[in-house]
Amino acid sequence: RRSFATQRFFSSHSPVSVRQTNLLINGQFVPAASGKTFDTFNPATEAKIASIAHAGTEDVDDAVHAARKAFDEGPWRTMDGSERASLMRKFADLIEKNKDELAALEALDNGKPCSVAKAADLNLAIKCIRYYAGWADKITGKTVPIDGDFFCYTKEEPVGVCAQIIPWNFPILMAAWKLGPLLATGCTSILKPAEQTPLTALRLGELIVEAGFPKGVVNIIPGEGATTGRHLAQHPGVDKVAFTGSTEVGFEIMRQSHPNNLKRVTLELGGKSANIIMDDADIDLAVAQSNVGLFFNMGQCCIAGSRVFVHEAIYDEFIKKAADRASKGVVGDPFGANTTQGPQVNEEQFHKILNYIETAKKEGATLLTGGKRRGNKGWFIEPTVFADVEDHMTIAKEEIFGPVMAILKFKTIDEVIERANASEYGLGAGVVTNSVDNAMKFTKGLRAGTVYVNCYDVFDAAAPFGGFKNSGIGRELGENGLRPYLENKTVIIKA
Ligand code: TXE
Repeated sequence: RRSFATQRFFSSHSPVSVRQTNLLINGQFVPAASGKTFDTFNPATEAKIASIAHAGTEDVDDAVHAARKAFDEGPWRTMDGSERASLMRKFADLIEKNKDELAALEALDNGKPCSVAKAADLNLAIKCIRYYAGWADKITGKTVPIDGDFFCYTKEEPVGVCAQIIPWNFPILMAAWKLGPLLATGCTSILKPAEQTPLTALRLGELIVEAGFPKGVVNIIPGEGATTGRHLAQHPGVDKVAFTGSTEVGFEIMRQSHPNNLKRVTLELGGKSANIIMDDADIDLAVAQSNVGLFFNMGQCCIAGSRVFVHEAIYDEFIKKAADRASKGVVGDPFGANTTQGPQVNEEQFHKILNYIETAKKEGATLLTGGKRRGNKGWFIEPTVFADVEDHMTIAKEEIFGPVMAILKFKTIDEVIERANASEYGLGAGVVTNSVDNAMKFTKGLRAGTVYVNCYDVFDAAAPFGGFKNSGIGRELGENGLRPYLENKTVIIKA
């Protein structure tokens, strides 16, 4: 296959140019073997940005083969941890050097405000790679005192070739969460970005090559989920699948990922996180915290605090202030200096959210603000707040993944803990309270992977992240995030 020269797409309206549209396989950027492409669109204007090579089964096979070879034949797996760390640091430095461009590409493809992409997504991604670079030469085993004249110790070895399938809500950050622990442990990757947002992953691929990683260590193959993703997740050459996305596809991957080999599977899926506001809370803090918890990233967060439970004693005051605050969100051009909310990622998500809004109205929730499309071009939705939501209503049960806050009323702590836990999900939870006793009761009682007290959406590369129940399997970030990429080996030597 011949390697295509980098294509450049310039548009008079585009604040950034797209440098790379081909697949990264075995250290080379190549078009799809079939020549097939798919288009990626700007959700703020609905205009096409670029045509991207669509990885077909042959490309997936090639990428798995490259990752297999890079893992099995080295030099990657046998490279000193300190050397892997220094490559990772170079990679992080390159992301930092190209931060403005990457943030602009992210805003263009995903619709999130460029300033947010830069301050949040890019900074967290850089820190994540640096954090895991720190681990690369610090992954240790144990000596184990066993019976008899034996010396027993354990080693931690890389699990192997990993399929890493990521979503569109935080494209670059999800790539970093996947690549950080993978590179630190000496595994190899076939990364499949979401078809809605392939641009920053491909640009990261260029930086991977520039940093000097051995070829085949990271392969990047955009394509659709049902074809490219499915073939990759089921591939017999893959040792582990790491997936972030919908619960539905997570279940499918769990069922179908090992037709012929026992793949390790980690999943980071949906949520319906409860955010609980106590009557002793600082009400302005509670309004601000719940606003961030729901509206950050246009509501497209797996951990979004999408069920806001408010104590009856402060309910009336809270709903008024929450609606007022939401209505002040600045919706518009992702490149606008003051924009806080861009468009939803695509037409499908846009309609899904508007349908939830209609269903909420029909089921009797009270619309306090928003509820409609904003403008007539681009997938913008007004910040929306519903009060008087009840547990049985659709918007209290299903993941909306949009700027729609659902507020519910409660009376007692025991009651609200039970209602918060009565969900198939268990990704996150929040509580706002000025009482240490209450905070302790909630942190013990809530069945969720992360519990925030008097804050929300705080992420750090060192703090494990993942879900209870149907929100996932395994953890990302922190030391826990290394585990899924490691196999334990026990060595016993006759002494
Ligand atoms: O997700 P998909 P979609 C939720 C959110 C959203 C809903 C649907 O509620 O409204 O999911 O979004 C790949 N085998 N989340 O349809 O399809 C796909 O190409 C292998 C929550 O966009 O799960 C993409 O790369 N891979 C979530 C990735 O899976 C498959 C973030 C996620 O897409 C596949 C995104 C298959 N059969 C959406 N089908 C979160 N946890 O943060 C799809 N893919």
